[in-house]
Amino acid sequence: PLDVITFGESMVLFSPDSKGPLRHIHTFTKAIAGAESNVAIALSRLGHQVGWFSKVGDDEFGRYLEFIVRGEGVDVSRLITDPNHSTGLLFKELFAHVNPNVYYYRKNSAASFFKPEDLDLDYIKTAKILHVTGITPAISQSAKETALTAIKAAKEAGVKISFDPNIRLKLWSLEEAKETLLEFCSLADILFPGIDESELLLGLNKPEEIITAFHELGAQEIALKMGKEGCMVSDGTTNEFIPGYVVDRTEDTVGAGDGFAAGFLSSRLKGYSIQEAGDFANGVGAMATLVKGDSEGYPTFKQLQVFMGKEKSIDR
Ligand code: KDG
Repeated sequence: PLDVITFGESMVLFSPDSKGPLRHIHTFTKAIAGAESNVAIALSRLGHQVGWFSKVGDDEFGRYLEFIVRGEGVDVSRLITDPNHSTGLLFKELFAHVNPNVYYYRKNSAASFFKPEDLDLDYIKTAKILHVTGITPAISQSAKETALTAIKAAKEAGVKISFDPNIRLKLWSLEEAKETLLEFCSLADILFPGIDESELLLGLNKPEEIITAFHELGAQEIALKMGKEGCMVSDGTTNEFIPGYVVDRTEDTVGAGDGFAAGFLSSRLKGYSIQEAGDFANGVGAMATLVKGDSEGYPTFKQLQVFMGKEKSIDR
């Protein structure tokens, strides 16, 4: 049986090999991106049995996504190939003075044609946790309905719902995002909001107030991501701030939030307290930023413990 099942669009990522406007870039490094496959890869590295699926084109990029995610030890048996649409792509643009720009080439991608009939509900019902992100409802109405169908079936079967709002204002307006993401938040058992997106969604900026508001919507456990500061975890009875790990050389922050979610879910699956889970989540998030790429920096459990100072490493 699988610990966690997740689904959502992954894309082939082209990262420029140097900084500057893309028109002047000559070479790119190919990798993969996608919030849900990031979580799946991070959980697999931490030692869990995980399933991920998406809808890809009948093309080399779709085969590449399947190859990479399977290579990470994730079950990809439910991945769907759509002969009529292409796999989505993503380009990054790097600058020295600001955060990277992201350009999506995912309109009418295979995954945006996700529909409820694509789901193998019996498969989803076997998991302990179903992890969903707010990117899926943002890519199309039918993908949103697919996510709602999966959540409903999972809930009925006693599968816990984990949700990361992952607001992406390049994909929809704030008004649309707010309405839908708050609906999804109300269906979640475990919630991973970011502090900035919480301000957009709720109009609140104090961690305690944000946590109270999300509990009122229905979440049992909340891990509020506060970037390099750390996080605040709550199970409705206790609230605790868990400080983050200081890293001196951040390479790439994209994917840190997904690593954070994986660190938290992994710890809870192992029976650790929410405070310990917040600490491990901070650890995975910090380690993700040390390596270029979304998922390349996710640690094994052993590497995580060494990073967190819980274990000594033997280097040679
Ligand atoms: O969380 C990281 C993701 O944002 C990145 O991998 C790309 O899935 C992605 C998206 O839709 O933005």
